[in-house]
Amino acid sequence: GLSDQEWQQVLSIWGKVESDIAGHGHAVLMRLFQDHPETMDRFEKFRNLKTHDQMKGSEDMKKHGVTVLTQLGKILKHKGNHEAELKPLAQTHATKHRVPVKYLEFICEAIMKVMAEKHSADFGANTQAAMKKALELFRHDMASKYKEFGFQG
Ligand code: HE5
Repeated sequence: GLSDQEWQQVLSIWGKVESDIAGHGHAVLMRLFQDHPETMDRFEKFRNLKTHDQMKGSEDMKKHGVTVLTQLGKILKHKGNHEAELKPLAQTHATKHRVPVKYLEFICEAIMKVMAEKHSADFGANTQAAMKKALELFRHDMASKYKEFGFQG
């Protein structure tokens, strides 16, 4: 798990994400689709978006970015005691959206990259390491819930 200090670093930098959750969310999805175009196949709504400009102008993508980061923020604020929030999320992602664990890793990488770009001054090595640990814990617990739902991911 993470120490109190590490959680403090995570939640402090998350406060900066929340100052523009739509901007961050949209940037995370743009980065995800740019680095891993195959992940777009999971999204019926986004499959029609072909160009960078179309993605940039997509209100649907912006809206979904808010949904994703809002949920992730709720989970982070539970500092690892996130069973109640994680379970329904794992259930939909395993049984309905069928999002492989690998894609969770990709989106976590995209989140790290966007945070580093937007907050270089406040996202030093220690904070980055703490954030990475928090996202690894999230992914690890999602993966074990996936197995409970019979999705090998
Ligand atoms: O499952 C839901 O609620 C529990 C529906 C809304 C939702 C989705 C849908 C939420 C709250 C999240 N995602 C949250 C979330 C946090 C982690 C970091 N997601 Zn989610 N997703 C939804 C992630 C990670 C993640 C990675 C990938 C590739 N997610 C996805 C994909 C994904 C898809 C395909 C959907 C349903 C389609 C949709 O709503 O498209 C607009």
